[in-house]
Amino acid sequence: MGLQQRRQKHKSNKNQPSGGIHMPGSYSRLLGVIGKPNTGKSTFFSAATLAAAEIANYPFTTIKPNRGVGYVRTPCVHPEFKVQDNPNNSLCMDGVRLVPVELIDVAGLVPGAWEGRGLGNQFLDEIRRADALVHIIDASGGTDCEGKVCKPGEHDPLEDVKFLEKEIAMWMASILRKDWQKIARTAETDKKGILAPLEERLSGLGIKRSHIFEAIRKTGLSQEKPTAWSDDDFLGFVDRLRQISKPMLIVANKIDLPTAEANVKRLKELDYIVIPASAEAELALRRAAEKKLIDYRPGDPDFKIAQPEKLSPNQIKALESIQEKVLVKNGSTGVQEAINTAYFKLLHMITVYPVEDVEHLSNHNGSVLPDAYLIPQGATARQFAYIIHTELGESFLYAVDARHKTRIGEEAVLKDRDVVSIVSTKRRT
Ligand SMILES: Nc1nc2c(ncn2[C@@H]2O[C@H](COP(=O)(O)OP(=O)(O)OP(=O)(O)O)[C@@H](O)[C@H]2O)c(=O)[nH]1
Ligand SMILES: [Mg+2]
Repeated sequence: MGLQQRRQKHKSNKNQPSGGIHMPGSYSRLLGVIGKPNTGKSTFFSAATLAAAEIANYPFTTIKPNRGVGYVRTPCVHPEFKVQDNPNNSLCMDGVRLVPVELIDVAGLVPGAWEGRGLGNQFLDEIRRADALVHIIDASGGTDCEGKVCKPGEHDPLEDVKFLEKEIAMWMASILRKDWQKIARTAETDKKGILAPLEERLSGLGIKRSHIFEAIRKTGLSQEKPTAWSDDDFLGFVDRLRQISKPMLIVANKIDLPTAEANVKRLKELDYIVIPASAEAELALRRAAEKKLIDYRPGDPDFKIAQPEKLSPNQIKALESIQEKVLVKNGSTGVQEAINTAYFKLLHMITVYPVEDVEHLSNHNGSVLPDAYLIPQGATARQFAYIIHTELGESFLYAVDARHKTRIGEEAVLKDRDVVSIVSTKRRT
């Protein structure tokens, strides 16, 4: 199928949330899909979003970034409550709730990108807004430093980890270095500390004051005497800031190729969450599921052929190969696991279901368990009300935990898979 046809097709894809699903506003988090060229970033993105993105076996296939909606997968609460649900802001597939999240797939980075090599800084700029990163690595070692195809096993993918860390840190450092002397001196003379000026300088990169505070604390550097920081101190601080503000996991992609296995083991020895994956396998399964040829939900450990008569012998062979080389060995294709891990483990988010009527678990239209929100772990009932709507936060009276039918106060910290009703002076949830 040509790209044009694919685009047409995906426009009419009913599962795409653009047509009706409302992305929860202020707390939505953006996931950046990054790495050197040709590692499978766009394949991962397409599999996750089923949006058309150009995929090819050469570097710099992607020039303009692709933005799209994927999903985190969580067991829906409806079976526990023994009700049928009517999802609105999310999907529910046989007890699996799929909550929309936003992904961005950018062009490949090559060594020296921070200085403008390859497609350069422009693409680093595109990940500014990302809250977490998935680093797609060709674990088969079949792509060289510049993203050109090489003999599988020839390139050591461990080098890619260091290179990417350095590119991001150097890019951040180059932005900060321009004003560093001035910031450091002023912070000392007017004794207001370094947090506020750094926050101002870095807010465009999605870096918050709490990130800066944490990075200084972890490096043990002096907030009061930043002019005394050596160049190494400065770079150490920036690297900490990178780790804290852009938490990252590694997707060890192309595990369907035999040379990947040994590299995956070595990657797992690094200080990172490493998810072995085959983006290509996930893309094939999702496309087959979309056409109802197989029964498969994103992240499932297996699939069932639904319409064997519509599959050619070659297609059946390809599906069997996915089963044997990826699903049986790895438990899943890894794509859904990577997205879930990014939101639940890197960004520490939980899923909460707001309802209006705690007896029927419905909203004012009678829809049962219509919405699932991804919110930060530690959020209180009142903060959750604010996330839904500012007015609801302002007029908050109390909340009701629908599972235990108990009243909870504004300071109560919500838990994953809570179902809550917010009662306010104006309206319920
Ligand atoms: N064997 C195998 N090949 C894969 C997998 N994922 C992607 N590929 C192939 O790797 C090549 C590059 O894929 P893309 O998705 O275009 O890679 P990219 O990282 O977006 O590349 P740029 O946009 O050029 O940076 C294509 O030939 C894909 O078919 C996988 O899981 N297994
Ligand atoms: Mg690409």
